[in-house]
Amino acid sequence: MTNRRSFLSTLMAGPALALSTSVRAISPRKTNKPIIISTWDHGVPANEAGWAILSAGGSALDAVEAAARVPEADPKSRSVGLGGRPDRDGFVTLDACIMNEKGNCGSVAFLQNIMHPISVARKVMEKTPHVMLVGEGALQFALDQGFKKENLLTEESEKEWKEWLKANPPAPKQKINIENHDTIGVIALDEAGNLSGACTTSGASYKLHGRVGDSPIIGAGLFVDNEVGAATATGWGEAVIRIAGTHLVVEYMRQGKSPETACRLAVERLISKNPDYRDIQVGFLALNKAGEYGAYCIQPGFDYAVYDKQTPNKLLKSGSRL
Ligand code: SD4
Repeated sequence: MTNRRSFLSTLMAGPALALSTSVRAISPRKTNKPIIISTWDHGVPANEAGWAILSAGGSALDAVEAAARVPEADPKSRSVGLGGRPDRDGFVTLDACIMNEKGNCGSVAFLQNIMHPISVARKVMEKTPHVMLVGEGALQFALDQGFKKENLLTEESEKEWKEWLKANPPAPKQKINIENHDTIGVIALDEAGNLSGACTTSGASYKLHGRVGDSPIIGAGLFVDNEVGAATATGWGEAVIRIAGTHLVVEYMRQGKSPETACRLAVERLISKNPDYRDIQVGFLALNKAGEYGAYCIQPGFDYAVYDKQTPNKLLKSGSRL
């Protein structure tokens, strides 16, 4: 006969048994680590720098910072750091953020004359109680931290901007995939199983002076949740901010979606909120805790670089909606 005690112990054993069965049923997937992934083709040299750190057992945080610094210092990368296209008034203004496995983050926006905003963002994370510094304050902080002030407007960028001024009314352009790309977003999973991310850009070309995009905004241009995964965004930042794009991608992954499906669902959400979606480009790139990755964008043309043990630095095409 079932007495109260045995009934209660059956009740308690039930879920415990069910749990242990389900834990056994899901055989742990082998984690693909270390891995580093980055947006666009400048992701290839960026990944090289990150992989050198990851493959030596270094942290994802160090890897993403080192990767982001590569296009920042490359005058041929025309949308990041040195040589970045200026705003409508001819000023190169930079946005960047970084986030680690503890959910710590640092960000700078509307920063001028500093070649490595990503490293300034890391200092904001590590040396201040704040997340975000902008403009003059960010510059002053960078100088206090020992960064050097330099002119980032290269001759080539200046010439192009002057030509643009002649040919265009002074209004910012939205067609990012055609002439305005490309931000670098980098995410990595290290040997210890920790995720971090970095995102850095000179923003939309010929933007209004003072404009800040999605790239320095945690949850828009970049988001990392070490339990689930990480995501970064590129493209027309205003549309990304409106849906808190990378936070959304990570939340879809938390619900069990693959990185590519999570990115596609975020693109679909964005499209549902932006009737002008045919005129803009946005791409999301994501990596989960198991080291699986994926990307999705509105218009064809978004590619991303992957470096892991199976794929030594390949450029892959993202799926697209149109
Ligand atoms: C911005 N998202 O400032 C950036 C620009 C970009 O590829 O990603 N271009 O809106």
